[in-house]
Amino acid sequence: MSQQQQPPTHPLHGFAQREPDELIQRARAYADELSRRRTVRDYSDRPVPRAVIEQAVRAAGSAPSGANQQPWHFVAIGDPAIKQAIRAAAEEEERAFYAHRAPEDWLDALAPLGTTADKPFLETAPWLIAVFYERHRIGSDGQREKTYYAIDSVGIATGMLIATLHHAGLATLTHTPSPMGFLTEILGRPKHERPFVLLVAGYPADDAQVPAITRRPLPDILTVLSDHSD
Ligand code: IYR
Repeated sequence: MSQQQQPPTHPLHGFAQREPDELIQRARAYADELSRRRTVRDYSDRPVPRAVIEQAVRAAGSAPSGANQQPWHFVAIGDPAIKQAIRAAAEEEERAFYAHRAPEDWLDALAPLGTTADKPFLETAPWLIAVFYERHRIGSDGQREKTYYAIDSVGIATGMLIATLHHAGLATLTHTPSPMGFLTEILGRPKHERPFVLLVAGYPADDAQVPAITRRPLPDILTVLSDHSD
């Protein structure tokens, strides 16, 4: 039987009650800002303070998660030697991917992005953030404990990380070399943590180019079922 007692609570602090017009205006402004985000592959080597990364990870760590288990760990890498090792390992996997691992239809789907096995940004950008999720936990008694919705949770946290870095004024790239096991080794993470994504963050290069892509229009991605039309 689960416990019958109510868990401890405290009042919801700091929630601003806003009028509907203000809700709309704020939502529009934030959507406009997030819509200006582009995935960037050409980076400047201009340094970025570590405090920016720390605050962005703090934002990510506030994400909702299954049973509030917060099944994530972030490794921020600014060390050139580690970035070099990551680039070498990632490019080795990518060469296999582009040469023979990827099926033809996958390569066709990637063609508009113009990606190749060369990943210079892994060394040029000032920060790489390796995001890990915990498939399970090792409890204080050394026993394995289950985590719930770990991948979903870390995905939400990563979205908030990207949004915060963008809001701060940095460009990002969600890089997913496959397989990513080398990150566990290079970064010395425990085996029960799995790499989720390698996020690249920095200023874009002055001459950065991005693919000419479009976003699906709202009516394509939204269905509203409402009893009123305002
Ligand atoms: N990991 C490879 C291939 C790649 C796959 C997807 I799905 C992308 O959206 C982009 C790239 C690479 O980084 O080149």
